[in-house]
Amino acid sequence: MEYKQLDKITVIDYLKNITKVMDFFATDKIEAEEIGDGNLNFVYIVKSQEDPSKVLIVKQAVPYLRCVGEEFPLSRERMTYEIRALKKFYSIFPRFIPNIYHDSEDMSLVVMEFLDNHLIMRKGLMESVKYTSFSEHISTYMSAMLFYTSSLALSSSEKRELIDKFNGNTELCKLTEDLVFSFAFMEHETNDNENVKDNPLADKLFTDTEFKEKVLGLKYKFMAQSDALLHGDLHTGSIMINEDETYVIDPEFAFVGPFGFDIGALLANLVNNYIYHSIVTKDEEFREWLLKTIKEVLDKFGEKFLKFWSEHKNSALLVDDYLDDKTLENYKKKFVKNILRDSVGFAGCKMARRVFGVAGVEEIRGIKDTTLRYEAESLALRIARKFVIKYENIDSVNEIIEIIKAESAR
Ligand code: ADP
Ligand code: SR1
Ligand code: MG
Repeated sequence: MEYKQLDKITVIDYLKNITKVMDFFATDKIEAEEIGDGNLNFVYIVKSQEDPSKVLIVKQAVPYLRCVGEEFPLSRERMTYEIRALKKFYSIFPRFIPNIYHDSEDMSLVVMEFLDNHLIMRKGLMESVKYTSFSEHISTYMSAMLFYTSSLALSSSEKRELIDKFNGNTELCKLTEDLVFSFAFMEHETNDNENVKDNPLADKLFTDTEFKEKVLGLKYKFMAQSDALLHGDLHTGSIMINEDETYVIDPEFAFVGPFGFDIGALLANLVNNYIYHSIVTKDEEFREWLLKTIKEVLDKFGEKFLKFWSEHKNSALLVDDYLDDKTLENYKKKFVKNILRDSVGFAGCKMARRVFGVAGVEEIRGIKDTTLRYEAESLALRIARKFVIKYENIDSVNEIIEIIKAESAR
């Protein structure tokens, strides 16, 4: 089928020809509404007029960047990679991924389960909602997805096939290379230049050669290291959650990249939320819960990743009986420590890019009071800097927590 950008009327006509969707709605009349709040795509909620419990989501990529407009072309093929990633992740751990009813690479469109009792996690966290199952869920999600798509689980040919399947997501990888690792740390037209103007924080960041050199090293890892299939944009706006369930949505930035990148994105976003509660709500109890959660997520990630590894024998990397047990155990522990270290480095880049870069986060850029916002930006940049400068020497999760606490206490 030839690509056509849909709207809330034509999306219904399109769905009428999709058997699985029509089986879902049966003979009900259906209506659609556009609810997208992301930077890139259009998202429709499609409802039965007779039975409000029957709802599906349609997401379509358009050939430009939604948050800027048609003058910023961006190929809609990103949806091809979102569809492939949703299917791959679903095949590994279905409970964390919305069920797909229909997908079309030609139409750059996916029809999926509506997560009706779930909230975008960022919104919940800003309201101080404690999601007590989150660390358990997300550590399982990250360890399983990273382990089972890596050379620690796959054979050499399977791994190369996986790389091939996602290698064409070039435009979104380039977007990350530019926005996360470059433009936000220099004078650039895409930045939030109203805020950059006469701002001592921006002057300091843009001339911080020690920081920027380390960022270059992390950018190189992002471009060159093909460890595992990543979500690619695992911030708290890509997580839909309630007390009992956690879903990861929106993997359009998926590609085979460094282990630490998704973990770093999540860490950065949890720390940004901590900053919001330090500066704006001053909710001491919630800040403590966030630190506890960060520690649990990172500790459990390491434990579960090692558990998956202990259950899995032959792979591209390890052939049975190649090493004695003790040497192998030490090797695995060092391996996981290196993932943790890279996560901290990537988290620093991800935090710092949200200060002056094109896409801010609500916790920081959304602060209305300019004095408080400046304080939040300053704290974000201090923590980000420590993360980036120190990441190669981090030995434990406690050291990460100490950096966050120490900078917040200054
Ligand atoms: P974008 O790629 O443009 O960032 P997202 O995939 O993040 O789009 O979706 C935008 C918004 O649509 C989400 O923030 C969420 O509110 C809503 N949404 C997306 N998928 C679902 C779903 N399966 N169930 C319920 N709401 C969803
Ligand atoms: C212009 S796109 C900006 C950002 O939105 C996405 O969610 C990614 O984080 C990307 O960098
Ligand atoms: Mg998105």
